This record gives sequence, structure tokens and C-alpha cells, in this order.
Amino acid sequence: MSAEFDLVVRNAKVATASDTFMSDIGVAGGQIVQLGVKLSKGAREIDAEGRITTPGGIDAHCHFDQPIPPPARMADDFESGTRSAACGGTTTVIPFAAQQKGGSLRAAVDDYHRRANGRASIDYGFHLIVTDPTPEVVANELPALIAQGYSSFKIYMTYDDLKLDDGQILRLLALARSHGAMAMLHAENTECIAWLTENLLEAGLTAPRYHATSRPMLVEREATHRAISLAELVDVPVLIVHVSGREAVEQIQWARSRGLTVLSETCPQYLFLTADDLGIDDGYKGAKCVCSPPPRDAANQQVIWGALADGTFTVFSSDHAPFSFDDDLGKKPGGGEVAFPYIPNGIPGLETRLPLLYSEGVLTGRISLNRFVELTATNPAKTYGLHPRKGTIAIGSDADIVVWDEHRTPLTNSMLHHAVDYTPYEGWALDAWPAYTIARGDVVWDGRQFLGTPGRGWFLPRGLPTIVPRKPPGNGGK
Ligand code: DUC
Ligand code: ZN
Ligand code: ZN
Repeated sequence: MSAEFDLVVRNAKVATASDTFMSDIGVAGGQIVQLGVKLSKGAREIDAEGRITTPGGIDAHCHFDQPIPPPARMADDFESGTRSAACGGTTTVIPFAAQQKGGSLRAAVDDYHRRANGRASIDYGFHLIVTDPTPEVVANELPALIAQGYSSFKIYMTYDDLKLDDGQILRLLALARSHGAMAMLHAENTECIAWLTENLLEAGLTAPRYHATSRPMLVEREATHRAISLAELVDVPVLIVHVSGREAVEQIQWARSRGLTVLSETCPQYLFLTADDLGIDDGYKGAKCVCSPPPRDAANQQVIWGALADGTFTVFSSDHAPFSFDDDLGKKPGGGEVAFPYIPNGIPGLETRLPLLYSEGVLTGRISLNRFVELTATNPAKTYGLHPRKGTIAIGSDADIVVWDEHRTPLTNSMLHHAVDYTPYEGWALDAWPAYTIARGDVVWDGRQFLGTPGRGWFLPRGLPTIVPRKPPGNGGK
């Protein structure tokens, strides 16, 4: 008799965003088709031995093979990026197709498909980055792309090659409202950063640690408040990405207390790193931890933990932005040590995102297991139009599943599968790592080796966000 299932995961302690229960998981055709005990035989069987089993992670904020101004280039492409994600328990990624100023959004999407085609080993969608909201982009390109499954876009309030002014942001927020898309805001005040940077450079203060001095909490707080105000004016939900500390958290909580739908994201670097990791002297090693917003201090880390536990944060993403340290395309652009404004921003974190949060959040009791699932899989799926196909363990959902092993592993970069030459968490002891990552029914990681193949990942056209009720178009939608 042929097996009823392609795969059965037996004796799993399944955790969803709401429940934890013992079950076998029956998989056929890449989907979960049955949950229950004593399921009949599968062509392949995995015994979870009572271990915690969660939906595969969705990393809804990561960058790879994104064209950026020379001389820097991202170390990871779709092949190494998705391989690394899979080995750390992530089964879906949503990186960014970035419009070039003066270029079309459609061209950016076409180019990004060429970069992904045949390379991704897990499923992927694309967010858009809008850097040049011309009348053509706003009236035609963006609405058409939203309808075709690119239902979220990022707006930058800083970085010369990416930033938009308030008027441009308002027009894009109005479009998000009328088309039901999700606007993601990078909130830092660009003029304050430019002024502080100029002063620091004039004073000869160029070491990596001054990156943090040039982007204090105040610049994030002000821009977060402004982003919230612009969204209130338009009456549209927004998501503030990579929130780093107390003052921005307070703005989000204040907005919620006024009844506004302001979603938010934080990332591992704001839980596990501080500004000291950018250097306590003028050494260059701190370039490894240069990212924006910068990591803050221990008190701010505690606020971020609190906001993860109390529901303030909607999603937990890596903001993986891969630049090798000893690399003239990476943290030493042009071949040497450079002043802090010229260090490419970003740190690697795709593969360590889930093991770090599981170890330091779930196993220490800082967040519940169900909240872990909500932050890392279910809410990203709902926020970005992938639920219920992705982000949960339910009949009819894709069989994206992680079985967790709880044992101490000392982390070294040599264990990781990205193309970056360091991890900021070198030497950390992690207490959990995926024993299996299963992506649409295929075992892509078995606790020892990567078993996926480039090209097995599918592009996912996404629906509209379902985490917030859709508003009918009103004045803001004009
Ligand atoms: N900041 C961003 O906004 N994106 C990529 C990396 C970073 O540090
Ligand atoms: Zn950003
Ligand atoms: Zn980013």
C-alpha cells in the first residue's frame, strides 16, 4: 500500500501563535494535510520526540544582492542568503527590490527577479523601496505592482540615495491607504544626522563608534513621531521598522493609546548589542556592528524586551544587511579603514535570528513560546499578506516547519552558511538550534547540513495585509 503522506512529523509539541499541543503532522504535496495522533504511515518519517515544533520563520526584513552605490557590495546573494536562512529555521524571506532614483520601480522589480531566479532555496517575496515617487510611479507603477503581489513598500526618511521628504511620504501613504498596501518606515531624522556628522568629522572624530554618536535616540524619536503624525493625517496603518529603544517605543505606545494603527518591528541587534560594540576606543573592529539605527545601551535593551513581551512589537526581523569585515567591497570600502559615514550600514543576522530569540527569549521566560511564533512567523505572514498559507501550522498551510533542539551550542561564524566573514555574536552560547527545517515539505536542514537546492524556492505574490482591518478609501485615498 502506498503511503498516505509524503512526510509525517511524529510526536511533535506543536506551538502556534495561540496554542501548544501534541500532534503528528501529515504532509502531502508540500502542504499540511492532517494534524492528529497516530497518523498513518508517511513515505518519510521524522520523529520529533516531543520536541517543540513551530512554523518556519518568516524574515520580513532582510537584504541581499540589493544594488547599492559603489564601492560596496552585499556579500550575500539569493543563494547564500536563503541557504543561511534555512539553516537557522527560516522558510520564507522578504528582501527588497529597490528603485534607483531616476529609474522605474518596475525595472527594479524585473532586475531583482533576475537576481533571485534559480538561486533561492526557500520561498521569497519582494518588498519595494520607493526612492523616486514620480507621478508615473504613484499613478501607475506602484498601484499595478501592489495588485500583482508586491503589497508592501519601504519609505526612508534618511540616506541620501533613498530618502523622501514629508510631502513625498504623504503622497505614498495616501496611496497605501487607497490600495490597502503596507507602508514600512525607516524613521531617522536625516538633517540632524547630517549636522551631527559634519561636526564630528570637523573635530576629527571618525572612528566607527561615532556612528552611534551621529544617530542618537533623539533623531529616531523625532522621525518616529513625524511618521506617526503623517500616518494619522492620512488615516492609514503604518509599520515602523527596526525600532531601537525606549523613546521610539514610547512614541508607538502613545500612538496606539490614541487609537492609531501603528505596527512595529525590532531586530536582534537591539536586544543583544549595545553602542559599546561599535567600540569603546578608536579601533576599527566596531565597524562590524555599524547599522542604523545603532544599538543603544543596556537600559534600552530592557525596554525592547518589555515591548516584545507586552505586544508593542508586531514582528521580529533580522534586518540582515551583509557586508564582510575584511573586504574592500564590505566594511573596508576601497580597501582600508574609512571614517564612520563611509562604512556600509548593516550586520548579518538571518541565521541567528530565531536561535537567539528562542534561547534568550523563550528559554529564559522573557517571552512565551506562542509569542515567539507570533513575532517570527504568524504576524509577519498577516502583516505582509501571506497568511494562512504561511506563518502557521494548520491544515491547508504550506508545510513550513521547524523542530527545535535544545542544547548548548557555542556559536562561531564557521558554523553559519552566509557569505559574510563574521557574526557579531561570535562565541555566544546558544541553547537552541533547529534540528530540522522543513520548507514546503522538503527537509532543507537536518541539524547538520543544508539539504536545499538553489532554485527550489518559489516567488510568492502576496495578498494585502490582513493584520489590520482594511479601511474604505476616503479623502486620504485621493
Ligand atoms: N540599516 C538599514 O536601514 N538598512 C540596512 C542596514 C541598516 O543598518
Ligand atoms: Zn532601514
Ligand atoms: Zn533594512
